Amino acid sequence: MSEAKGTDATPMHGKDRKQRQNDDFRAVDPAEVPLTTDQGTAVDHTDDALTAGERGPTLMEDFHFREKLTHFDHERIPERVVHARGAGAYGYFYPYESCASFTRAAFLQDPSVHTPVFVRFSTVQGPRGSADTVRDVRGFATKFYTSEGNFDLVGNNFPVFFIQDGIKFPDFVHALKPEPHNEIPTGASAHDTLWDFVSLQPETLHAVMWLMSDRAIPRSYRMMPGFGVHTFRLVDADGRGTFVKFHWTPRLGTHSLVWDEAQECQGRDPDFNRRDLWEAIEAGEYPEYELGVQLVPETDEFAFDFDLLDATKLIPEERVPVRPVGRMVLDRNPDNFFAETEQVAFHTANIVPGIDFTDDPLLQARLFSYLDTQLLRLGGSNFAQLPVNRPLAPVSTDQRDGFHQTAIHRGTSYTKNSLGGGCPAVGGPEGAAFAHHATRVDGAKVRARSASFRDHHSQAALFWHSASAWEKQHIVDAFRFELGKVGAVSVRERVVGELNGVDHALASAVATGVGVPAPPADEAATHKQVSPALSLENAPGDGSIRTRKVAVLVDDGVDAEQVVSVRDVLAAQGAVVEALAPRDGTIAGRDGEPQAVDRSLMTVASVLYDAVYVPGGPGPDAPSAQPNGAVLRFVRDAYRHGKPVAASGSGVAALEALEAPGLRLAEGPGEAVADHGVVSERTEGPVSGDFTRAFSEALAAHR
Ligand code: HDE
Repeated sequence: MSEAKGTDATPMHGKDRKQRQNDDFRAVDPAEVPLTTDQGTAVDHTDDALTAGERGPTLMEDFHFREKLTHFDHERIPERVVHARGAGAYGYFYPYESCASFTRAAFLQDPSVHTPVFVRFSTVQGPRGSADTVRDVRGFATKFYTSEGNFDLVGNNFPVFFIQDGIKFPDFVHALKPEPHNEIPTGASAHDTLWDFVSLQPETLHAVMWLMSDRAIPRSYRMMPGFGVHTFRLVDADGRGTFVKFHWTPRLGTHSLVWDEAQECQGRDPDFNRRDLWEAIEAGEYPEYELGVQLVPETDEFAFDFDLLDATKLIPEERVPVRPVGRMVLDRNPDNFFAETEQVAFHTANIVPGIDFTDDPLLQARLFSYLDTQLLRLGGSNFAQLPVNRPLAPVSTDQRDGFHQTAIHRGTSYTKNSLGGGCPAVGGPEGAAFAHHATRVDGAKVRARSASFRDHHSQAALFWHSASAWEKQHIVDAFRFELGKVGAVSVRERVVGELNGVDHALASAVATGVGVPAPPADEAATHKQVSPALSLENAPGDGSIRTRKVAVLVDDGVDAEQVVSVRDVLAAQGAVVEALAPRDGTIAGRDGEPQAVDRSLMTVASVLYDAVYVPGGPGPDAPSAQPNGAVLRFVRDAYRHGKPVAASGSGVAALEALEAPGLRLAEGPGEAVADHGVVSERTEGPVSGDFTRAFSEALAAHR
């Protein structure tokens, strides 16, 4: 971010305060210290165990062998019970201006103060080794290492959740996870138990609509929003509270895959999203997100037709606009996946003065669950001492001992004490300590859901009616896919029945696809409100083509001038252009000059690119002039998935082979034709400016 000021974060592997702190914990450079045991004794040999005779038994005495094997045997820790698969990065955050009018949080006061962050993105259902591009919610968890302690904003890429009360979380996750008898399916929600749960628990419907939309298959973690989901509370220096919903908006816009592509990606590159994040950061293309807040005065707590404490509801942006307050830039990949991304421990209760909770029963459950889960996952109560979890703010507690204690505490560990000089004192420097917002509560102890939580259909309908025609079609297709995999017909029928309460047309379209009778229209389902902000069509981002991946399909005899003319223009706009050929190394251009190949076609596939370009090649009579099967498949897949496809010179033959009815292609020389993202020109030598402009515009439009 060029407009970012401040001194504490430098680009590309800079040493902000968090990295300087991490430096104290980095292992020695193995180039400087030869192999040792855990005790620091140099090892002479690590390829053969110590045996009695060359073919004899292994000796107990071989301390190096035993230590090596024992450590290996203990390498694994339990994976996260949900959100097991993830990818993380460091970065920094700064506010645009002081937010003192609604919060006293120190990291939201001064634009020149950069607060280091660690972010972990994740899928929810699948295990650590599952594929990235599954249909699922994505986690978006941010740890701010603020001067007042760590603040964790543990969000998702949907603004709403599936259940209202945390006591239902184990039920929901048991239904969502692979079925207990055969552990099928991995990383997927298309199975009986999940839909059985959905059909009986209609509060899931709104989040399920998001799950069936393209929001659940993001193109990239860099092109995905984040939401705090719950209503939180901000508190200013005078103790005045304001309700808040947190939003992260990606600078590159919100973009998704299409389902067929997402499924193929699972095989072609199961690390698709993880790799994309890693490579962008390595290339200096730092992902950026704007933090926004929807602020609601406490006096308006009951001004909505839903309950602010109900996590299955969002506040429409047209009703309460999202106010931009700051920017986050991710500019450093971790050094070690396990140490950092796996051991990072988020907790919704990691909060700082100026931010507070509400009585949302889902949030309240999380305030318990995250600490509890880390105790098991990270093997004890000292996980906050792990480098990635360590606050930058000084830590001074009376907590002592336990597994993996790395601090050497001195003095007493109880309050009050006189022998330790009364230290540590309570309260911190004047006014700095966290003080819980004093909210008035009264009521009887009950197990009951508030009546204000009972409407489960109107916002599911809001989402549906706000979708564009193609988004609606994708939602219907997704329901048909998912329910089509459900064996129990009664479950299919119940889900369709619930959808009927959202919209009759939706329910009928799904019913037809999954072979169950369409229910009669539900007279009560009259929701017709629309929130344009909910459509993907209205989240274009900055409109640039930065980091979009363009495949250029080349072979011997290629018109290299054409390739250069396209590559130069797109690369200058930040796109990543790769030449793919039937073999790696070089190919011979039309003039006989060797042309570098970036990747062999065998190692990639159309689904790994955002667009494809087929340049011209040899004269039309040469044997290599006809596009081969691999090229045709590549182009056809890109076209089928709605991606921009361009061809020039004899390369246009690959577009003709699409045999797409009504598709307009350039007919004579000298004319660039763009039709539904398909760009063609029958030139020889460098392509025209019109051609590259049309291709770039199609790329910027995403699909
Ligand atoms: Fe989580 N969730 N969650 N969750 N969640 C976990 O904590 C839980 C919920 C979210 O990258 C676990 O450290 C309960 C909502 C993210 O490390 C666990 C409830 C939202 C991550 C847990 C919820 C989330 C988790 C598993 C209902 C979006 C990954 C491992 C009351 C606002 C964080 C862990 C990371 C992880 C419990 C609901 C987001 C078990 C009980 C709502 C992004 O503690």
